[in-house]
Amino acid sequence: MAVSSSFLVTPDSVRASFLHYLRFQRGVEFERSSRLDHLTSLCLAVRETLVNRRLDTQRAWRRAQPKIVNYLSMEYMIGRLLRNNLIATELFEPVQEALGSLGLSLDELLDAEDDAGLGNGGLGRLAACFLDSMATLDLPVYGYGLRYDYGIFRQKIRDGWQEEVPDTWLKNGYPWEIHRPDLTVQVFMGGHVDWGVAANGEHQPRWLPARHLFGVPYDVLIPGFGTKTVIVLRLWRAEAPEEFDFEIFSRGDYLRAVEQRERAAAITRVLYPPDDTEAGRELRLTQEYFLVACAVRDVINRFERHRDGDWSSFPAKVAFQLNDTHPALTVAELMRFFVDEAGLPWAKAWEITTGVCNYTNHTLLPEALETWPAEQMQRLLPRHVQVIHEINRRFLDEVRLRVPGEADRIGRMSIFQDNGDYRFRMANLAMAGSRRVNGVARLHTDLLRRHLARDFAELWPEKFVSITNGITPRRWLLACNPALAEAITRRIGDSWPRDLDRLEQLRAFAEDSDFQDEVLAIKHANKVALAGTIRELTGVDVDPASLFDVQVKRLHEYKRQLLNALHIIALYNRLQIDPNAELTPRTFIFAAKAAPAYHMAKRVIRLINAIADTVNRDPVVAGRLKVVFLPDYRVTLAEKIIPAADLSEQISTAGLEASGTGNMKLALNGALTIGTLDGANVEMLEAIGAENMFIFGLTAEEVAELRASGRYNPWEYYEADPDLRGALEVLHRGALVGGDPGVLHDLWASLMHHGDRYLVLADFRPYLEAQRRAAALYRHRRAWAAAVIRNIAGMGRFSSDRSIREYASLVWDLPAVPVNGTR
Ligand code: B0W
Repeated sequence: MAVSSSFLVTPDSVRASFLHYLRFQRGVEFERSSRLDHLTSLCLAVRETLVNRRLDTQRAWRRAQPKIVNYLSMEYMIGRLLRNNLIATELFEPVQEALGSLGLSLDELLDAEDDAGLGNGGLGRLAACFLDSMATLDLPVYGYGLRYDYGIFRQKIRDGWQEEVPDTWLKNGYPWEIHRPDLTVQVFMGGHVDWGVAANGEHQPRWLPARHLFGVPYDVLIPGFGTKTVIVLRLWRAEAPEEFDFEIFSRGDYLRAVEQRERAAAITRVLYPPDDTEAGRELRLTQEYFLVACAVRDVINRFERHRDGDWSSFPAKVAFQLNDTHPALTVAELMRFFVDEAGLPWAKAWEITTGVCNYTNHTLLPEALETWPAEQMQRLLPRHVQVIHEINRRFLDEVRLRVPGEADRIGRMSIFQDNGDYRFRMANLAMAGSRRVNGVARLHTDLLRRHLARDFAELWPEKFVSITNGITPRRWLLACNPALAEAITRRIGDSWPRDLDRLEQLRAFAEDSDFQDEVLAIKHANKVALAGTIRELTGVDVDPASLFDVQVKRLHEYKRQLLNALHIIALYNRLQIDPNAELTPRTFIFAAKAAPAYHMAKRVIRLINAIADTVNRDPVVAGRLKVVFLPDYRVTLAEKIIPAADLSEQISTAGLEASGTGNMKLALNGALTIGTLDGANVEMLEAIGAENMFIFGLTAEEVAELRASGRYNPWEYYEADPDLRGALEVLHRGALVGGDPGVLHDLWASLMHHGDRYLVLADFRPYLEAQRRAAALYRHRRAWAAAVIRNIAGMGRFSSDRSIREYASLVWDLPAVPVNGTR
């Protein structure tokens, strides 16, 4: 029975609902309530519409019985949700009015929400953009992830160094989640495998796990934009089973009972940074399996509710998308389930598994490719180890049949790496077990086909597809840059947030001086706002008329924040020598977290802060150079920086950045890109035009050749280029850090003594030339504005809606399910 089918949300009804939660959820009187009371009550009031729409969505899915895609990711960087949810539910104005009538400010509440930072960087933010697009396109999808008690660490800067502080995002409760203990699943780990005897007399393996625990789901509702579809992001939390505690407890061993609970809960305690110690890796593998086991069990439970036991229809009704190899154990878990629990023959189980799994590769960096030591796998998942051995044996037999006598190829394609230290290669497991494998930009997919996946792509070319990443224009333009969004809507109508290709129509306004003036004025206003944030966060005053040169992203050597830093030192040196040199005034803006164990990355942060201290205090460069490092880069800070950027730094060593997505966000908000021909920059260049970007440096091919030749010698560049030498000398002498060369010595050594792995020196001069072009164009306000407009006009292709449509057709074969609802 459907509850009230017509339901109008008005300022009065919002107000009533808000006051209801304030009283009965928070237990306070309005007169004595706090901002947290207000925020929580407001989120719960808005959540009502999400719940209503979710129930309508479920009804539509029950009727259509569609195939359902299950997106598995260890990371979701969803940031704040209130503003997005208000826009998607069209409640912005009623809520504003309701709060106004109570004397409350919506802006203040919007700003009080904590980020849900359940991710590290681009991979996690991509998953969040994809959820937004999947809901917007009415696709029947579940997102699966982990509910970490602590998300990505909060970054503080102390004496120029990064300091990590735990992220207590759940401390005040999380109003967006719905606890679903009714959907709890069991997860087993450890122990050993016994050989029993089946009914037919055959030997049958029986896993006797040593540990059993619970996965308890918490659902976050994700609304589509301009549609009634609401999808679920289901986040799992690990818990110890009650009866265990109780048994130990009743024996009087209270401490051990508590320990058990703690040990289970530890599994979802904290999000891992991308690199870490061996000790940490143990828990990481447990996390990965925990996600896989919970998600697979949940999917199977759902399937069984509708069609018990008819496993041959599974591929018609189910697909999995593995976000990198982190959930690659899905392949083994499905096989274990089908063979051991459902009793299917191996070949049938394999046919189904390889019909439902798909894998997205996000990186080719060797240090980011997951391999797990055999003994660690054996300890945690003894039965899965057997299953993977059997997968590998049969898989390699098939390869041998197709290409006989190629021992090397067999060695490369094996799921096991055996060079003294025996390891499981998760990428090979994922590639062997998937129907489709995709890279995240065209160049990246080409390199994937030619290197990591070469043997696989030669034998199964149809398996490999390229799907270039995208970003959601709802969060990354409509919500974060409302003035620009409005100016665009006035020119081309309001359909672009759901149909970003429409931006192409802006090209006709590139030379329109009214539009140019408006775009420049909006950018200026955004820069004034960011200048306020910068003052708050760092105490530094910056000039909104200066060129805002922005590099915001994770700190990694391949992303080359160091190249940017050397350019700043070179400019600074030039002004020391010639204080009257012509220079376009610039503000360099950095924000980046370094993995806590990443020694070199942390030193780059130290360097940038040292440069900032020196430059910002020097009267010689005042009014021309400023440098700021904004602490705690996260979605919410990105939403403030990106609309205010003039120049977008996308300067990775070519071939190493799989796609990048910050590049897209910045261009969509009217920043011009200075970048290498790497990742999605290549496709942005095609869409935007070379005249409207500043492309420089070695190509991926040239990088590969130079590295392979063994002839790259950073000293040659050092000798040949006085600007470069001058910049490097500053590092060498420790001039910026109180004359202590020790602090920055490792940076110098990485370039000059350890081969400059990321070719910073090789690209230095071309980078400076590109920077000169950027600075020159910035002085021609009209020409700059025209280029800005052409950048925005070219960004239609980079909507995550386009990416998701490609997944739906090339990978999932997934039709939309429209939802009719009145709410
Ligand atoms: C993220 C986390 C981990 C880990 O925790 O071990 C390992 C690797 C990654 C990762 N992130 N690998 N690639 C990425 C980034 O993914 C985005 C989205 O596709 C790309 O835009 C970036 O180019 C890529 O570096």
